[in-house]
Amino acid sequence: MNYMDYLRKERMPLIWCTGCGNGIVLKALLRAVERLGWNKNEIVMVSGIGCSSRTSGYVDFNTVHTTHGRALAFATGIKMARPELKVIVCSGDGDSTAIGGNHFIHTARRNIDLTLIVFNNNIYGMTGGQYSPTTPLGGWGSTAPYGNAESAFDICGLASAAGASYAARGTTYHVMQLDKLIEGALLKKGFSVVEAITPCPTYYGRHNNQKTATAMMQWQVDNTITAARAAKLSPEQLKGKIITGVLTDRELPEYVEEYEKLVDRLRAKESAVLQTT
Ligand SMILES: Cc1ncc(C[n+]2csc(CCOP(=O)(O)OP(=O)(O)O)c2C)c(N)n1
Ligand code: SF4
Repeated sequence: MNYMDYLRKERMPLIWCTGCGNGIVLKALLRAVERLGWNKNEIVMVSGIGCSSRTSGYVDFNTVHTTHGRALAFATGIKMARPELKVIVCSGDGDSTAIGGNHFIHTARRNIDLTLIVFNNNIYGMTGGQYSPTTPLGGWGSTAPYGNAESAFDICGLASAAGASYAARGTTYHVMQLDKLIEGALLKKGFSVVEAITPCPTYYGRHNNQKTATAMMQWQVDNTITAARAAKLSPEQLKGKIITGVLTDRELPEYVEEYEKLVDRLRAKESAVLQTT
Protein backbone atom coordinates (compact mmCIF):
# COMPACT_ATOMS: atom_id res chain seq x y z
CA MET A 1 0.00 0.00 0.00
CA ASN A 2 1.26 3.47 -0.90
CA TYR A 3 0.68 6.26 1.62
CA MET A 4 -1.48 8.03 -0.98
CA ASP A 5 -3.96 5.15 -0.64
CA TYR A 6 -4.62 6.26 2.95
CA LEU A 7 -5.88 9.67 1.77
CA ARG A 8 -9.41 10.71 0.82
CA LYS A 9 -8.23 12.34 -2.39
CA GLU A 10 -11.71 13.62 -3.20
CA ARG A 11 -11.34 15.93 -0.17
CA MET A 12 -8.31 17.73 -1.68
CA PRO A 13 -7.23 20.49 -1.71
CA LEU A 14 -6.57 20.80 2.01
CA ILE A 15 -8.20 23.75 3.76
CA TRP A 16 -4.98 24.72 5.52
CA CYS A 17 -3.26 28.05 4.77
CA THR A 18 -0.16 28.25 2.60
CA GLY A 19 2.85 27.59 4.82
CA CYS A 20 0.84 25.79 7.51
CA GLY A 21 2.72 22.77 8.88
CA ASN A 22 -0.33 20.56 9.39
CA GLY A 23 0.05 18.87 5.99
CA ILE A 24 3.65 17.95 6.85
CA VAL A 25 2.52 16.25 10.06
CA LEU A 26 -0.24 14.45 8.17
CA LYS A 27 2.22 13.15 5.59
CA ALA A 28 4.68 12.04 8.29
CA LEU A 29 1.86 10.05 9.90
CA LEU A 30 0.89 8.47 6.58
CA ARG A 31 4.50 7.46 5.87
CA ALA A 32 4.74 5.85 9.31
CA VAL A 33 1.50 3.91 8.78
CA GLU A 34 2.64 2.86 5.30
CA ARG A 35 5.94 1.54 6.68
CA LEU A 36 4.05 -0.50 9.25
CA GLY A 37 1.85 -1.87 6.45
CA TRP A 38 -1.31 -1.36 8.46
CA ASN A 39 -4.68 -2.03 6.88
CA LYS A 40 -6.67 1.20 6.84
CA ASN A 41 -9.78 -0.59 8.08
CA GLU A 42 -8.02 -1.51 11.34
CA ILE A 43 -7.26 2.13 12.13
CA VAL A 44 -9.54 4.66 13.81
CA MET A 45 -8.61 8.32 13.79
CA VAL A 46 -10.33 10.53 16.33
CA SER A 47 -9.95 14.30 16.38
CA GLY A 48 -11.37 17.25 18.27
CA ILE A 49 -11.96 20.69 16.77
CA GLY A 50 -9.37 23.05 15.31
CA CYS A 51 -7.36 23.42 12.11
CA SER A 52 -5.23 20.40 13.04
CA SER A 53 -8.28 18.36 13.97
CA ARG A 54 -9.43 18.59 10.34
CA THR A 55 -6.81 15.87 9.71
CA SER A 56 -9.43 13.20 10.39
CA GLY A 57 -11.40 14.39 7.35
CA TYR A 58 -8.49 13.69 5.00
CA VAL A 59 -7.52 10.14 5.95
CA ASP A 60 -9.32 7.11 4.61
CA PHE A 61 -9.35 5.31 7.98
CA ASN A 62 -12.40 4.93 10.22
CA THR A 63 -12.70 8.53 11.38
CA VAL A 64 -14.55 10.41 14.10
CA HIS A 65 -14.43 14.22 14.17
CA THR A 66 -15.65 14.96 17.68
CA THR A 67 -16.05 18.03 19.90
CA HIS A 68 -13.42 20.50 21.06
CA GLY A 69 -11.23 18.96 23.78
CA ARG A 70 -13.03 15.63 23.94
CA ALA A 71 -11.18 13.53 21.36
CA LEU A 72 -9.34 11.49 24.00
CA ALA A 73 -12.60 10.67 25.78
CA PHE A 74 -14.16 9.40 22.53
CA ALA A 75 -10.97 7.51 21.70
CA THR A 76 -10.94 5.86 25.13
CA GLY A 77 -14.50 4.61 24.59
CA ILE A 78 -13.60 3.24 21.14
CA LYS A 79 -10.50 1.45 22.46
CA MET A 80 -12.40 -0.06 25.39
CA ALA A 81 -15.16 -1.34 23.09
CA ARG A 82 -12.82 -2.59 20.31
CA PRO A 83 -9.33 -3.14 21.76
CA GLU A 84 -8.13 -4.80 18.55
CA LEU A 85 -8.39 -1.48 16.64
CA LYS A 86 -5.45 0.92 16.37
CA VAL A 87 -6.67 4.27 17.66
CA ILE A 88 -4.86 7.48 16.72
CA VAL A 89 -5.90 10.91 18.01
CA CYS A 90 -4.99 14.16 16.21
CA SER A 91 -5.35 17.31 18.26
CA GLY A 92 -4.18 20.90 18.57
CA ASP A 93 -2.30 22.30 21.57
CA GLY A 94 -5.48 24.12 22.63
CA ASP A 95 -7.69 21.10 22.03
CA SER A 96 -5.48 18.71 24.01
CA THR A 97 -3.98 20.88 26.75
CA ALA A 98 -6.54 23.64 27.40
CA ILE A 99 -10.18 22.51 27.13
CA GLY A 100 -9.02 18.88 26.89
CA GLY A 101 -6.27 19.17 29.49
CA ASN A 102 -8.00 17.04 32.08
CA HIS A 103 -8.63 14.27 29.54
CA PHE A 104 -4.96 14.46 28.58
CA ILE A 105 -3.77 13.98 32.17
CA HIS A 106 -6.13 11.12 32.93
CA THR A 107 -5.54 9.34 29.62
CA ALA A 108 -1.83 9.40 30.47
CA ARG A 109 -2.52 8.24 34.04
CA ARG A 110 -4.55 5.27 32.76
CA ASN A 111 -1.90 4.59 30.14
CA ILE A 112 -4.48 3.32 27.66
CA ASP A 113 -3.13 2.06 24.35
CA LEU A 114 -3.76 5.12 22.15
CA THR A 115 -1.45 7.37 20.14
CA LEU A 116 -1.96 11.11 20.46
CA ILE A 117 -0.34 13.47 17.98
CA VAL A 118 -0.42 17.03 19.28
CA PHE A 119 0.01 19.58 16.50
CA ASN A 120 1.70 22.25 18.60
CA ASN A 121 1.53 25.59 16.78
CA ASN A 122 1.62 27.58 20.06
CA ILE A 123 -1.77 29.22 19.38
CA TYR A 124 -5.46 28.66 18.69
CA GLY A 125 -5.34 28.72 14.90
CA MET A 126 -8.92 28.05 13.88
CA THR A 127 -10.47 30.74 16.06
CA GLY A 128 -8.07 33.57 15.25
CA GLY A 129 -4.91 33.39 17.35
CA GLN A 130 -5.97 33.35 20.99
CA TYR A 131 -3.07 32.35 23.25
CA SER A 132 -2.95 28.68 24.28
CA PRO A 133 -1.21 26.76 27.07
CA THR A 134 1.85 26.45 24.81
CA THR A 135 2.15 30.12 23.82
CA PRO A 136 5.54 31.15 25.25
CA LEU A 137 5.77 33.63 28.11
CA GLY A 138 5.76 37.09 26.52
CA GLY A 139 4.45 35.81 23.17
CA TRP A 140 1.67 37.55 21.24
CA GLY A 141 -1.85 36.21 21.01
CA SER A 142 -5.05 38.01 19.98
CA THR A 143 -6.09 37.63 23.63
CA ALA A 144 -2.60 38.60 24.84
CA PRO A 145 -1.93 41.71 22.73
CA TYR A 146 0.60 43.07 25.24
CA GLY A 147 2.37 39.73 25.68
CA ASN A 148 1.35 36.48 27.31
CA ALA A 149 1.79 36.57 31.09
CA GLU A 150 1.52 32.77 31.54
CA SER A 151 4.26 30.15 31.29
CA ALA A 152 3.87 27.40 28.71
CA PHE A 153 3.22 23.72 29.30
CA ASP A 154 5.91 21.22 28.37
CA ILE A 155 3.60 18.74 26.61
CA CYS A 156 6.01 15.79 26.70
CA GLY A 157 6.93 16.51 30.33
CA LEU A 158 3.25 16.61 31.23
CA ALA A 159 2.54 13.30 29.45
CA SER A 160 5.49 11.66 31.12
CA ALA A 161 4.75 12.98 34.62
CA ALA A 162 1.13 11.87 34.33
CA GLY A 163 2.07 8.27 33.39
CA ALA A 164 2.32 7.85 29.59
CA SER A 165 4.49 5.04 28.24
CA TYR A 166 5.98 7.13 25.44
CA ALA A 167 6.54 10.83 24.81
CA ALA A 168 8.46 12.26 21.88
CA ARG A 169 8.91 15.65 20.28
CA GLY A 170 9.65 16.46 16.67
CA THR A 171 9.26 19.32 14.23
CA THR A 172 7.91 19.83 10.74
CA TYR A 173 11.40 20.82 9.55
CA HIS A 174 13.04 17.59 10.80
CA VAL A 175 10.45 15.56 9.01
CA MET A 176 12.26 12.24 8.65
CA GLN A 177 12.79 12.25 12.41
CA LEU A 178 9.11 13.12 12.90
CA ASP A 179 7.80 10.12 11.02
CA LYS A 180 10.14 7.79 12.94
CA LEU A 181 8.88 9.26 16.22
CA ILE A 182 5.30 8.67 15.08
CA GLU A 183 6.15 5.12 14.01
CA GLY A 184 7.65 4.49 17.48
CA ALA A 185 4.48 5.83 19.09
CA LEU A 186 2.22 3.68 16.92
CA LEU A 187 4.17 0.57 17.90
CA LYS A 188 4.21 1.35 21.61
CA LYS A 189 1.82 -0.41 23.95
CA GLY A 190 0.19 2.17 26.26
CA PHE A 191 -0.44 5.88 25.86
CA SER A 192 2.03 7.37 23.38
CA VAL A 193 2.27 11.08 22.71
CA VAL A 194 4.08 12.80 19.86
CA GLU A 195 4.33 16.58 20.08
CA ALA A 196 4.83 17.89 16.56
CA ILE A 197 6.04 21.49 16.53
CA THR A 198 4.34 23.01 13.50
CA PRO A 199 4.13 26.53 12.09
CA CYS A 200 0.99 28.66 11.99
CA PRO A 201 2.26 31.55 9.88
CA THR A 202 -1.20 33.12 9.72
CA TYR A 203 -1.79 33.75 13.42
CA TYR A 204 1.41 32.94 15.28
CA GLY A 205 4.53 33.55 13.19
CA ARG A 206 3.84 36.97 11.74
CA HIS A 207 3.00 38.40 15.16
CA ASN A 208 5.93 36.69 16.91
CA ASN A 209 9.02 37.81 14.98
CA GLN A 210 8.81 34.98 12.48
CA LYS A 211 7.34 36.93 9.60
CA THR A 212 7.16 34.18 6.99
CA ALA A 213 6.57 30.44 6.83
CA THR A 214 10.25 30.06 5.89
CA ALA A 215 11.30 32.08 8.95
CA MET A 216 9.19 29.75 11.08
CA MET A 217 11.02 26.72 9.67
CA GLN A 218 14.36 28.46 10.28
CA TRP A 219 13.26 29.08 13.88
CA GLN A 220 12.80 25.33 14.29
CA VAL A 221 16.33 24.72 12.97
CA ASP A 222 17.86 27.37 15.25
CA ASN A 223 16.02 26.50 18.45
CA THR A 224 15.87 22.72 18.60
CA ILE A 225 18.47 20.18 19.62
CA THR A 226 18.28 16.39 19.61
CA ALA A 227 18.05 14.54 22.93
CA ALA A 228 21.35 12.77 22.10
CA ARG A 229 23.21 16.09 21.66
CA ALA A 230 21.42 17.69 24.61
CA ALA A 231 22.66 14.91 26.89
CA LYS A 232 26.21 16.23 26.42
CA LEU A 233 25.38 19.85 27.32
CA SER A 234 24.94 21.65 30.64
CA PRO A 235 21.59 23.20 31.70
CA GLU A 236 23.09 26.66 30.94
CA GLN A 237 24.01 25.60 27.40
CA LEU A 238 20.50 24.19 26.92
CA LYS A 239 18.72 27.34 28.04
CA GLY A 240 16.02 28.27 25.50
CA LYS A 241 16.55 25.09 23.46
CA ILE A 242 13.72 22.72 22.62
CA ILE A 243 14.77 19.09 22.91
CA THR A 244 13.58 16.70 20.21
CA GLY A 245 13.55 12.91 19.99
CA VAL A 246 12.17 10.17 22.20
CA LEU A 247 12.02 11.66 25.70
CA THR A 248 10.16 8.88 27.52
CA ASP A 249 9.93 5.21 26.54
CA ARG A 250 9.07 2.72 29.26
CA GLU A 251 6.97 -0.30 30.09
CA LEU A 252 3.98 0.36 32.36
CA PRO A 253 0.66 -1.46 32.96
CA GLU A 254 -1.78 -0.72 30.14
CA TYR A 255 -5.40 0.12 30.99
CA VAL A 256 -7.37 -2.15 28.63
CA GLU A 257 -5.29 -5.17 29.67
CA GLU A 258 -5.63 -4.32 33.36
CA TYR A 259 -9.38 -3.86 32.95
CA GLU A 260 -9.71 -7.23 31.17
CA LYS A 261 -7.76 -8.93 33.97
CA LEU A 262 -10.16 -7.41 36.47
CA VAL A 263 -13.20 -8.63 34.50
CA ASP A 264 -11.67 -12.14 34.23
CA ARG A 265 -11.07 -12.23 38.01
CA LEU A 266 -14.66 -11.18 38.71
CA ARG A 267 -16.03 -13.74 36.23
CA ALA A 268 -13.99 -16.51 37.84
CA LYS A 269 -15.22 -15.46 41.28
CA GLU A 270 -18.83 -15.36 40.07
CA SER A 271 -18.67 -18.82 38.49
CA ALA A 272 -17.08 -20.22 41.69
CA VAL A 273 -20.02 -18.80 43.70
CA LEU A 274 -22.55 -20.26 41.22
CA GLN A 275 -20.94 -23.71 41.48
CA THR A 276 -21.25 -23.74 45.28
CA THR A 277 -24.92 -22.71 45.30
C1 LIG B 1 -16.69 23.61 23.45
C2 LIG B 1 -16.05 24.51 22.44
N1 LIG B 1 -15.36 25.59 22.87
C3 LIG B 1 -14.74 26.39 21.99
C4 LIG B 1 -14.82 26.13 20.66
C5 LIG B 1 -14.16 27.07 19.68
N2 LIG B 1 -12.93 26.55 19.15
C6 LIG B 1 -12.90 25.83 18.01
S1 LIG B 1 -11.34 25.42 17.55
C7 LIG B 1 -10.72 26.22 18.91
C8 LIG B 1 -9.23 26.32 19.15
C9 LIG B 1 -8.39 25.46 18.32
O1 LIG B 1 -7.04 25.60 18.71
P1 LIG B 1 -6.10 24.35 18.74
O2 LIG B 1 -6.75 23.23 19.45
O3 LIG B 1 -4.79 24.78 19.26
O4 LIG B 1 -6.02 23.90 17.23
P2 LIG B 1 -5.49 24.66 15.92
O5 LIG B 1 -6.70 25.31 15.31
O6 LIG B 1 -4.45 25.63 16.33
O7 LIG B 1 -4.97 23.55 15.09
C10 LIG B 1 -11.70 26.76 19.69
C11 LIG B 1 -11.47 27.52 20.94
C12 LIG B 1 -15.55 25.01 20.24
N3 LIG B 1 -15.64 24.66 18.96
N4 LIG B 1 -16.15 24.22 21.15
S1 SF4 C 1 -4.76 29.38 10.77
FE1 SF4 C 1 -2.71 28.58 11.26
S2 SF4 C 1 -3.03 26.46 11.95
FE2 SF4 C 1 -4.90 27.13 10.88
S3 SF4 C 1 -4.62 26.43 8.76
FE3 SF4 C 1 -3.90 28.56 8.87
S4 SF4 C 1 -1.68 28.39 9.27
FE4 SF4 C 1 -2.60 26.40 9.75
